[in-house]
Amino acid sequence: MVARMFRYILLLSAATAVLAYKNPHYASGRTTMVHLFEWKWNDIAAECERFLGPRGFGGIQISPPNENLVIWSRNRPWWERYQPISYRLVTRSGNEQQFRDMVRRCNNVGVRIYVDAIINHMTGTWNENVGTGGSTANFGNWHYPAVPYGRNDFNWPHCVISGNDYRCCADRVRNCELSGLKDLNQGSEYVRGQIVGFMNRLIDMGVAGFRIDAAKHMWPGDLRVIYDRLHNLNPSHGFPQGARPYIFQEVIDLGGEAISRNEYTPLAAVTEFRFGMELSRAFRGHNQLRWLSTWGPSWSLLASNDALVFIDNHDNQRGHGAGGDILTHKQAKQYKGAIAFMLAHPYGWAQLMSSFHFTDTEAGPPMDSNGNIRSPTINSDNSCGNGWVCEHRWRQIYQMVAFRNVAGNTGVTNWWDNGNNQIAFCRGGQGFVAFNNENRDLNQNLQTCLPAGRYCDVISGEKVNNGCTGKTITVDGNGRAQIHIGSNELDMVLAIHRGNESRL
Ligand code: QV4
Ligand code: CA
Repeated sequence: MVARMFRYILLLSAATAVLAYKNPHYASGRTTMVHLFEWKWNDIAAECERFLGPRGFGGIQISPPNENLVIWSRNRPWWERYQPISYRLVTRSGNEQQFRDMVRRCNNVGVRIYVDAIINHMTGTWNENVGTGGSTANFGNWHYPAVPYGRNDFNWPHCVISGNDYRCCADRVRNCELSGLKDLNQGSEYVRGQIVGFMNRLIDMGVAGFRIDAAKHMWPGDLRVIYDRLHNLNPSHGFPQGARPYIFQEVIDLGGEAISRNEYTPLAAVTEFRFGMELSRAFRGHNQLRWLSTWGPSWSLLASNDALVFIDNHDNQRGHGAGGDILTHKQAKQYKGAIAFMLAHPYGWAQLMSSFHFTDTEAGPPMDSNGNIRSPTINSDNSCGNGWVCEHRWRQIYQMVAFRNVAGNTGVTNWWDNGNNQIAFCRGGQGFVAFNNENRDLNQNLQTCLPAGRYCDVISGEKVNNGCTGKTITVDGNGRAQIHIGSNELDMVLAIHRGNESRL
């Protein structure tokens, strides 16, 4: 009896261990996070209060908050932030006090903060050696006094990862340098202590979790030790007692490599790069939308709860990392189509990208001549100015976040397609969406699964008082409605959901 009980408890704790780091701990009714790439902490706090909180966003991935090497010789590229010089919280995004203020204010309006944690490496070798907080380093000696780290804290013998290593040699991918970035040894107790100390300070300040940069380049066994030493989330920021941080590990696995994403899913969630690649292909017209009726693990995607999903990220939207031909804000109609599919479909934990404009793939965020980041301005139509794209403020995107929140845990029902690139489906009785990726109109009487009423299409317009600025869809007593998406319309999507209807 006691033995059986004990076995049961063991089983139970194994199950909770697997799920422990896979819950984003969103405030109730929220489902989606946005990567506010290179935003300043003060601007993020304001965005939480004026937009993300009220619009039902669940969280934000922020740029790395710890001190990085200043790289003027390349005109302050965005990627200097991926070269840590210390764990002090001073960057172009702001200082520690501004960071604390941001976390507090965002949590207060129900929006969680996820930190991009660069724990695989420190800087590369450069002539300049001063950080955003004034710390210095001696690269030739692997000496980072502001941590401090020295030679013994890195992997030896010194080596740099080559393209072929990804196919043959897991140990070289993990123990050699990624692009010449000095490779920390996470097997060292001292290094573990520094990393855990850094992450725990952030948890205590109220963050909800981490993106683990370059997770593929670290040993799963070392990462497990680090994760298990993390504090529980801080209950004074609204998290339940005993909640573990949400962890999504950056592992690019498009197949054919020595290291697989499956080595990391037993630990925590993983970035699913096949998701954006396949949807980009489909919405570019290289694969028929009708095949998406089986979207999910049967497309060789991870199990839904293991997957952090997105169309583009800050790397592949500019040709860094792996995986070409990703849709971005630059192909607006197809991009909004792919994003709408991501948000309408229940698979995965969704993440949006929010960018700054660029033509030069190395260029840093909008900045003045001293390298200070310029704040986004907010135009009267709610879009951003001053060099910021703010995809999350596009109506077709933020209203689909609301759709996803309303759809909740419902599954896909009533799939319809025309055998090609016109598709539609319901989310239980909560929402209905249709796509037309063809150069002829979609004009069909379809089952919407919604109660009779007049609904405002959240793609072409917005509900205002008792009217609608876009298409109004009339659902009859059988749940059917005439759905029209012209091939020349600005958008290829139509979406209606509960909570957005007026009486018939
Ligand atoms: C240069 C040479 C090297 C040489 C080195 C000597 O290219 O051959 O050995 O000098 O010091 C920048 C430069 C790069 C430079 C390097 C070191 O682009 O030319 O090396 O700095 O100073 C971002 C950028 C990188 C950038 C890096 C650090 O993408 O270009 O490198 O930041 O500033 C794989 C990984 C995956 C990774 C992806 C890009 O598996 O983990 O490549 N993605 C993450 C981040 C990404 C970031 C890093 C990892 C590194 O998402 O943004 O790289 O933290 O797929
Ligand atoms: Ca490594």
